[in-house]
Amino acid sequence: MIKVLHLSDIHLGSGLSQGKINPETGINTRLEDFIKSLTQCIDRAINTPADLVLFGGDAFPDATPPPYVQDAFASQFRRLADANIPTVLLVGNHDRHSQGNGGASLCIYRALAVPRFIVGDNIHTHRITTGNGDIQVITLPWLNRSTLLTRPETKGLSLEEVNAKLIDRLQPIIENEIRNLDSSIPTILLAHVMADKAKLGAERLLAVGTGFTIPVSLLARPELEYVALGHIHKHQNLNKYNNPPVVYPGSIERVDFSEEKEDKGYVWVELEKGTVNWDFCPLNVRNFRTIEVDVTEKDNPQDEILKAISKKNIQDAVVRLIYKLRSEQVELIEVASIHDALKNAHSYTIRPETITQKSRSRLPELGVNNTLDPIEALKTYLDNRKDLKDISEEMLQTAQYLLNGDESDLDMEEDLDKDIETKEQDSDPKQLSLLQKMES
Ligand SMILES: [Mn+2]
Repeated sequence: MIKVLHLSDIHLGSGLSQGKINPETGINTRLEDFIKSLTQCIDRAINTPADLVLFGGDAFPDATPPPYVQDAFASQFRRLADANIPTVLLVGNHDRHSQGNGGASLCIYRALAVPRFIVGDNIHTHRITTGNGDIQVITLPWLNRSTLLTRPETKGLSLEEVNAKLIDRLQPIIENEIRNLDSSIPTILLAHVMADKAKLGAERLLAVGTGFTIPVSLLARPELEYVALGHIHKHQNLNKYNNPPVVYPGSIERVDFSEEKEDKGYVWVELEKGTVNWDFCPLNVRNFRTIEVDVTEKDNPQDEILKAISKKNIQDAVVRLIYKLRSEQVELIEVASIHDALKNAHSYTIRPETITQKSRSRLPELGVNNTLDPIEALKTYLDNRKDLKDISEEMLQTAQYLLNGDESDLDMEEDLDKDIETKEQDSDPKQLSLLQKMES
């Protein structure tokens, strides 16, 4: 059996605002957390050992990480090179540079010719010799529409039509790779994609089926022993029949609060031609805790907030406290003792939300006789959808883009792509499905 360690979405250098400087090392504690998780993965690969390591993409929050973050990543992967373990580094959306003709942060490993390292920045089948036999790895990096389609081809098309065209273009390319496989040895497809049927971490935007996605049927081919995915931070297998397994290992650390309730880890795979076993291996990562309390109807809001805090185990966790209060209650809150109650957390943020009498009214003024401009209407709608709160600002921005849209949808979308590249979190699928929503 060939033993494979499959990990993805390292996002080293993310979430630094949730950490603090470690006085002993001078390094942000959240960066240390991410390095610790990565170290556990590499330790496993070396100690067991693995015959092959597959990284599913998104090494850093963007393509130009600061040198000390690059160095931390390189120091860990260097250990695989030292141990002579073949390693494939796939290029994710966060690894691609948005300017010029791209290039990716990971290409440095090819330029330096790191022994036994392969950088997957195009669609290609790599034949790799391991201690337990040969294996084929088809790399499918993150594709944006400009990789496969020209601008005139997409002019005037809706996002759904562009998506369909992209899949039409991709299908024969994958078909061709599969046709040329050596059928006597096992094969893994390593892809950084948004697959349909996948659940996003927060599960509040399940409309991914209509987004910019790749059908699972295109990936789950019987010629493959295993499909190793990257991109979505929540661990999941998209093919319960396991013929082949189509697996997101998820991110190795919590990148933001949307991952609060998810287990984090990597996947250990053992396979030979026609047979595969795989296991999700959880990593010991830092807890996140959201404490949300509504004190608008309470006589003693301060006590209620402290009570809510005491109910949660916040020791060493990244904590966010969100409390709703009426404007006339503000003077009843003693902030210093709230800080004191949170002092055992690793870090915390406090977000008071003041509710005014007016916005507490049950329904906003969206009656038939009212004429609101679209942005005002959307604002009113969003004010009443607290489940969309995290993304309401993005939705408003997106709406503004759409309303201002002069040339074509695509121009606007590219602006958004750029925007996304610079963000810490993996918010692009969200953004794309938002675009769809706004369009329909
Ligand atoms: Mn990604």
